[in-house]
Amino acid sequence: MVKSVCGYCGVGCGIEFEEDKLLGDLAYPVNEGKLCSKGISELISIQTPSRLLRPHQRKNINDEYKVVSWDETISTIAEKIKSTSKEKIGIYLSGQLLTEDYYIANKLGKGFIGTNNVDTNSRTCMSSAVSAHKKAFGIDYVPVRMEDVHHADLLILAGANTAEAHVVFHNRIKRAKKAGLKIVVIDPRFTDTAKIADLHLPLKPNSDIDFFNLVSKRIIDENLVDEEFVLSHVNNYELLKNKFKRIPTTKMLKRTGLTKEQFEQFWTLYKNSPNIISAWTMGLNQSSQGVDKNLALINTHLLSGKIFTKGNGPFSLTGQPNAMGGREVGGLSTMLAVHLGFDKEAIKKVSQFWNTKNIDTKPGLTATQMMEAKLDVLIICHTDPIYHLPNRNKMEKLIKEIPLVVEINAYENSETAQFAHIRLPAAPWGEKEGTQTNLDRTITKQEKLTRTSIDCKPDWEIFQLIAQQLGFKNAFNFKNPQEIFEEYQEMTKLNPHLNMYDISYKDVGNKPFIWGEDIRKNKKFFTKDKKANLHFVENKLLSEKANLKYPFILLTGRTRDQWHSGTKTNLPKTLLKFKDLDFCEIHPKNAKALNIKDDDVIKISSIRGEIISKVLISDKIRIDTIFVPVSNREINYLTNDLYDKESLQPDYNHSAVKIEKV
Ligand SMILES: Nc1nc2c(c(=O)[nH]1)N[C@H]1C(S)=C(S)[C@@H](COP(=O)(O)OP(=O)(O)OC[C@H]3O[C@@H](n4cnc5c(=O)[nH]c(N)nc54)[C@H](O)[C@@H]3O)O[C@H]1N2
Ligand SMILES: Nc1nc2c(c(=O)[nH]1)N[C@H]1C(S)=C(S)[C@@H](COP(=O)(O)OP(=O)(O)OC[C@H]3O[C@@H](n4cnc5c(=O)[nH]c(N)nc54)[C@H](O)[C@@H]3O)O[C@H]1N2
Ligand code: SF4
Ligand SMILES: [Mo]
Repeated sequence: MVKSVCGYCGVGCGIEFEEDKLLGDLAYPVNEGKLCSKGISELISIQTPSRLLRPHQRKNINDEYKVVSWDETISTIAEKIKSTSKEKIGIYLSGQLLTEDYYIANKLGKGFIGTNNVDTNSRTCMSSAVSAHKKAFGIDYVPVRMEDVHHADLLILAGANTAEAHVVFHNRIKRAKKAGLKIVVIDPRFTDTAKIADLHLPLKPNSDIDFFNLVSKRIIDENLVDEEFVLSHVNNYELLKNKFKRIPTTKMLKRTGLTKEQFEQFWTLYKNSPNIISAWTMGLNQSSQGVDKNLALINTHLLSGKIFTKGNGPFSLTGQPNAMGGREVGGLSTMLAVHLGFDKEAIKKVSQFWNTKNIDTKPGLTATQMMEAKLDVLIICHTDPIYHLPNRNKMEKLIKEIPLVVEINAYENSETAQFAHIRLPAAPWGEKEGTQTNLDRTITKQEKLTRTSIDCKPDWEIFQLIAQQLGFKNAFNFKNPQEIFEEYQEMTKLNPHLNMYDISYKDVGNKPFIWGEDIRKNKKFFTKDKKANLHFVENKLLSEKANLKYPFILLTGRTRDQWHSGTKTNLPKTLLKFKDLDFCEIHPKNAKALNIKDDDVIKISSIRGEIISKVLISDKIRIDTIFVPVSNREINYLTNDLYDKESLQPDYNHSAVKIEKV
């Protein structure tokens, strides 16, 4: 029997592999033996015919790919990098990479090629939370653990559909509910998660800042501020209090679309709950004011002092299995490495550690900026930007202008593959090993369960081959993931709150390690004066608005059995069973007005593009709002490439669209 960990979502469930079967690990505290449909079937996805098994190359994207050798592709890539100025090179990574893969790619890009244009799809996912954590706490830190739900009286889920996106955590929430936990779901859609809620608040898309500001105001007005905590641990209280004196509460409530009764019902629950967790995911992060939405929510916890104690705190739920690990390594272009930025001191420390003089002093391009930056080389690994970036028609045009696009993928049917010149076959989950950090800072190990397909390589090894070909043999001479992990552990000593240096690579598979528990115990913030910051934020109504021509707002989100573009989950139904994907939820009143019925085929269009879908009439969706699952691969032809100005995360959830019967 081999113990490993699921490679899909941020819950990070423990798995046991025995005689070709996967079972939930009963002894593993995160999931206590449970797995969802994706985790259970992960072995099937290794064996599908759509695996990419050989390196491919072509001169022009209109040509057919030809099978070539690793030597040939790696030297083509290295030659091109050598002849390109560093600011024209981009490396586009993924929150699904293992920590060791991330470490090598980051070291190569930022440390040796000398470009900080190393970013990740986490930009589209967690970057608003990262920015808000840093502004509020001085550090990118999640101060809550999943087990805290057993100590909370109230769990607020804002823009988070745990029933489909964090399935096994959702089971735990259900258990906590049986023992008395109250649940409020704040979501324009009556999601599967809302089914277990004591109160569902179907607020209007993008009015969360108004909502959480109203909560903060009531905390202040009704003297529920934890004065002692605020005095010793929090900045800007007086400023916020003064600002809140003048906010237009009636207008704000109106913007949320909630009635006074709904808000009061919420408030009664809220003020009578000693311990409160507010969890959120894409409904808050993916917004033109994603950072501000996060800050508005965090304010409520800083004011009430409901943080750093059992069953309390603001809880950003990471989506991908190792988005958190990627943030720790430094996989965002706005960070250098190990939670260090680009100040002189940090660059000096990292240069010394890596023994390099090549580090550039300014932050690099974000993933959401790379396509527009007229790059000459773009290396994409473990993610599918043409599928996932907003305003796809524009992105397709832009990627066609990049002279060398390299795609490293374990499957051959990504959308980006149509635009790449070189494709390199990676070894997927099950064929490789390494570590990952789940959504509550638990570091665990994926184990190799079957042999690696002959011509496939783990992602770290592919980046190491490029590094060696570029002449950086001394710095990239790792024999296995353990050696990489150990160098990374040494590096975390540059920023000791990342206390992974205490653990051993060999042990972490059996004994998962939770970093940063001291931070929580000692109520430590990492700003200059060691106090958390309140921020006054307002809803600036920056998102695209519905209008006469495009009268609906499009929401997008997950379905339980599918993983994004579906290379691993949208398999022939003979291999896997799953819910139908081709649907667009429409409110009965809107359907009636448009004269459309269930299963009718419709064209959904925005000013940027169009898609075809089947109708699913549902009163679970707000009127004038529609929902299409993200695993409809075409979804981003519709979405808006408007970004949060600080995090540069896309505003995926608020695009104006129209519907026509075809
Ligand atoms: N409209 C809309 N768009 C969105 C979102 C949304 O909510 N709405 N969400 C955004 C968010 S939060 C995210 S995280 C992104 C996700 O978007 P993507 O990251 O593009 O989606 P995935 O399908 O997970 O892509 C993972 C890729 O890695 C490949 N792969 C699998 N295993 C391996 C391996 O071991 N090595 C390598 N090299 N490749 C491998 C898979 O075949 C697949 O092509 O989408 C973003 N886009
Ligand atoms: N099955 C499955 N699970 C996954 C994934 C997957 O592809 N499949 N992907 C993983 C990843 S990478 C991520 S990031 C997570 C995402 O996890 P979630 O964010 O929980 O998943 P989504 O379905 O995107 O849910 C976002 C919710 O926000 C709501 N929403 C939209 N706009 C607003 C708004 O303005 N305010 C509020 N309050 N709510 C709003 C939507 O209606 C939707 O229900 O899931 C992870 N888990
Ligand atoms: S909940 Fe997430 S980590 Fe657990 S089995 Fe399902 S996909 Fe895997
Ligand atoms: Mo994500």
